[in-house]
This record gives sequence, C-alpha cells and structure tokens, in this order.
Amino acid sequence: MYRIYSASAAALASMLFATAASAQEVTLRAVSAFAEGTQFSKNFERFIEKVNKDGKGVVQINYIGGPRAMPPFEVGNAVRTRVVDIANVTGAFYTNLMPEADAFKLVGKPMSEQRKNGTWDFINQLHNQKLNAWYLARQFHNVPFHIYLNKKIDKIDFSGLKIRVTPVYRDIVEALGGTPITTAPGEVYTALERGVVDGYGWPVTGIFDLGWEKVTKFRVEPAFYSVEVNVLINLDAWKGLTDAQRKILNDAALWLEGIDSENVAIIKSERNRQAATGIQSLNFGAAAAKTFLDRANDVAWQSVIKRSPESGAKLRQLAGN
Ligand code: 173
Repeated sequence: MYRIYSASAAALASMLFATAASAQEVTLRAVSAFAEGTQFSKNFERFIEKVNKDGKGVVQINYIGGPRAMPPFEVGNAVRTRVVDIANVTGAFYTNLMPEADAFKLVGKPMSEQRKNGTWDFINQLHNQKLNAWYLARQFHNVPFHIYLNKKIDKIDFSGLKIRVTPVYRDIVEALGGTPITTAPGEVYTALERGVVDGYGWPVTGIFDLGWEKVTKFRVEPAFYSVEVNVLINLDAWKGLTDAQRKILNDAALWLEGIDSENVAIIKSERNRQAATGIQSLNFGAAAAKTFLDRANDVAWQSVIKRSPESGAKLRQLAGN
C-alpha cells in the first residue's frame, strides 16, 4: 500500500514538474500572409526577432514563413483553429469570417490613440468572438492605398477597366465603373503581364518587392484609406500563457506599433523611386480628389454597415469619419 502510494506520488510530482518546466519556455508557431522579407512582413519579422531576443527562456516564436507556407486568404482561419498560434495578416483577408474587418481600413488614427479611446478594445472583442483570436497589434495605420493602372484615364473613372482587388478596393472600384477581380498578391504580376487586369489596388509602398514596377505605368492620385496589417494570436494560446510570456509579447507589440513612425520616410522614398522608374502619377486636382475620397469613404462604410449594422455603426463612431 505504501509502495503504491509513493509510486503515484512520484508520478504526480514528475507531472507537476513537467508542467512547471514547460511553462518556463513556450514556442509559438507563426505565419505571415505576405511574402517573407517584403514590405508588409518585414516589421513582423523584426517583432519575431525582438520576442526571441527578449523572451529567451520565456517565450519564443518559430516563424514558418509567408504564402509559400500557407495561402494568404486562409491565414485568418488558421489562427481561429490554431493551425498556427500567431499570424501577420490584414483584415481584408478574413472578411469571410469577420465582415467588420472591411472597416479597419477606415480607422486611421494612431494606435496610441486607438488604445486609449476604446477602438482597440472593440476590435479586440470582435477578434475574440469571430476569430477566436487576441488582437496583439495593428501596423501601418499611416500608409495609404492607391489604384495603379496600365491604361491612362482622363478622370477618376474606371469604366471598361479590369482591376485587381481585395475587399479593400472592391466597393470603390465598382462604384467608379471598374470590374473588380480578386487575387492574392502573389498573382498580381502574372495578371498584369498577361493583361488579365488593367491595374490593381495596393498600398503606396511595396510595389518593388515583387517586381511590379516592370508592369506598372500609372499611379492614380489621391491616396486613400489606411493600411492595416494585424498581429493576431489564437485566443486559447493567449489564455494559456503566463503573465511573463504575455508581457514579452505585449511589449513587443507596442514597440511594433511604435515603428510605424518609420513609414513617413519610407513612403517618401518609394514615391520617388516610382517616379524614377517611370511610373507616372495621374493627378486630377483638388476638387476631383475630394470627390473621390468622399465617395471611397461613403461606399466603404455603406458596405460594412449593410453587412454588420451594429458593429459597423460603432466602428464608424470610433473612427470619426
Ligand atoms: O491589396 C492587398 O492585397 C491588400 O488588401 C493589402 C492589405 C494590406 C497591406 C497590403 C495589401
């Protein structure tokens, strides 16, 4: 009797020890919806480096990679089901699971403000509920989008043009008469080269990463909306972490949001580089720009509010536009 008791006590002790030991260092698996080393993965990769440096013996991230590892439109669901623990992904790629994500491009206030005024909390709740995820960080609030074209237009009207989109640009392209064609970023080059599309939506930065400058003639002004690329962690993974592990991730997330200040200089240099490579900007003046921006804002909010009346209205109030 004594022997059995002592054997099971030993087993229990070793189990407790195993739990305590594994709580010391956890390794999380991460993917990015954007190609490795490119504009919208780079800072996430710096975030991983920082976590792996600051989190030695506490928490580590194993970076599996970009779209070569997982198709970009599947990344949101992979976080939801914990096929991966952490992801770098834009809401535009998971609107199928969270229609409200289409509104994030309309929320352009600095993250320091969004974290104070309830916006981060609300968007985190949406992620908890619909994506089984914790909203660790949002990047690139200060980087806008453009429509790039290979056919010259004489006003901001996309009639007769086929334009590559994601949910970010779909409504405005349609509203201005264009035919939207959805593709992942990895298919843009070939679609342009083969003339399957006459243009594409993309942020002001990043077109050189995949060589698109070779198949791009014009950039339509003005810039619009606000890029959002989020760092998400599966909610069960998050809840399973210790306070020390969460602190490493949270501190790195705030640092990541802080380096958005670098985007100002990057935007300037990429616009110059586009001009130097022969991409012509098409500018139709201040009145046309205002009409376009108002329309882009209206069609996007309408579309979100139609699909999600309550949370759409709440997001609009938080965004203040
Ligand atoms: O155009 C896109 O693929 C897209 O929606 C996006 C979103 C954020 C950053 C870069 C691209």
